[in-house]
Amino acid sequence: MKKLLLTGLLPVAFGGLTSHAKSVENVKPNVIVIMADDLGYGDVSVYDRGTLKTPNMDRIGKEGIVFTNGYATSATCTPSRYSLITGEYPWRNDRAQVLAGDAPLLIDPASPTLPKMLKKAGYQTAVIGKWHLGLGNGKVDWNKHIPLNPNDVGFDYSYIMAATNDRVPNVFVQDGKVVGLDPADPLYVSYRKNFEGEPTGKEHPEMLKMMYSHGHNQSINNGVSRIGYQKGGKAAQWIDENMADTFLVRSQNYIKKHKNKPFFLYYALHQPHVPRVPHSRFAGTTGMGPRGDAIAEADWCVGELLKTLDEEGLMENTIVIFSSDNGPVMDDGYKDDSQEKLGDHTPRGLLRGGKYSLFEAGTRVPFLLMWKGHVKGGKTSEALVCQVDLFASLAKMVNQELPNNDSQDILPALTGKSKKGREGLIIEGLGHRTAYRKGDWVVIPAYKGSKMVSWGVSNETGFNPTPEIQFYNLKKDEKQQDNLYSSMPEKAEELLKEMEELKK
Ligand code: NG6
Ligand code: CA
Repeated sequence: MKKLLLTGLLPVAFGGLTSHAKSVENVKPNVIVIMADDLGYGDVSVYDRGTLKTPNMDRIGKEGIVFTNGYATSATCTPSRYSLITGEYPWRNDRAQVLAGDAPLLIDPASPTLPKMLKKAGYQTAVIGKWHLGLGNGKVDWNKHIPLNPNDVGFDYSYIMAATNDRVPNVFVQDGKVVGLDPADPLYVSYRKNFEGEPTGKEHPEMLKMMYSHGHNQSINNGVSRIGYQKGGKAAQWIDENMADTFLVRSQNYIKKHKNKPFFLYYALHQPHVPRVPHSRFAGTTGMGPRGDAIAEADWCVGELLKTLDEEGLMENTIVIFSSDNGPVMDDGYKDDSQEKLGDHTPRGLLRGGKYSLFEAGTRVPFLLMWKGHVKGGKTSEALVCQVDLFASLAKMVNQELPNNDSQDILPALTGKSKKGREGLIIEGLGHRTAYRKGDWVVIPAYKGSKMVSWGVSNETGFNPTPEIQFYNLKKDEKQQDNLYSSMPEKAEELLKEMEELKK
């Protein structure tokens, strides 16, 4: 008991490492979750699929484990991040769908969360980067302290953009307060109508440095029109080119300042989500247009963060997890040549689908984990692992009560001690449509509804509802080309039933 108490209070030291891997239970290493935004399974070169090079992301996989069956719970951002933080499937909460920038806080402050659990275990907690889980109570006054922010669901420190880089408000919010606001120029936000006299992309395309393709033609900031309207707060509005540095420097400072006690840092990158406006140091460097350049910038950020851990001597006492909130998309609202300049790069890897889709590339994402001295590097794991499981798995690691939700303790798989992860996983496409993966099988129910071409998402990448059930064997048919439903309907129906049971 005494020993237990002590580990709760003191940072665990890992001196004198031997080749013998150490126990991964009842220890308190720092935990850093780096979450990219819309980065595909094939965008990270350690997966050996595309042609873009991501040496720094690769380092995490090479010195740690490359998971080839790592998933987000959903093919869009808000629901997928909801699962990461709460350990709950997103379709259990009706509101857990792509949120507007002025949407209220999605997570109930009374509910258990991953950062709260880690706090109980003695951790300091922070989120830096993209939030997109709502703020306030639905009537936010952006000029005052915003109650109901990340600090109310378990983060001691938060430095965030409210929603996405293509949505208003285009400001950063630190611990519930808009950063750099000039009181003489108050900020107003609306998703219903424009403020008088404020230019929009639709009416003033000549003001734009990047043209929209669908939607995204409302308020203009930094030569880019967005979703939603904003007025004022000019001094606080971000410059997209600097966003990467802003989040990186704050993350590095956080690490340096909090290294003497265990910390949990959720570093939520904004790349390569639209609008893709990387810093001039990266613009034009990949030949793949803004999407490729934004990934190069994100990769550099990852490298700089790892360098900080090296320099501060924290590598052996820090778990680094790298993943993406959902699969890739090319044109997601701006004419940025992402498709045209792709060359033979394959953001989706060899998988079918993409962002929004119930096919594999929607939710199967890059998933890398390193923990020097504790997790044997250079491994590839086929275990079925999901971001929703970090809650229970880390709870197990830090000796906290396991949550009573959808999160499963798969710590042995995550740390390479076991080849077995989850048995099954319910994945979600747009609009809370679900499919069920179990072992090598995946079943997609028959769905009615409209195609997604109107979103600019092509037939091939988007998910088109089909009147028939789809049933694939991912081991034999990774690309999901051969629908086996008609040849083995009983097996497919059995899994469908199982999914419905699990959803109850
Ligand atoms: C969609 C936007 C898309 C993107 C997405 C959220 C349109 C037509 N499309 O509504 O551009 O912002 O929401 O992306 O407006 S996510 O990664 O945060 O889920
Ligand atoms: Ca996303």
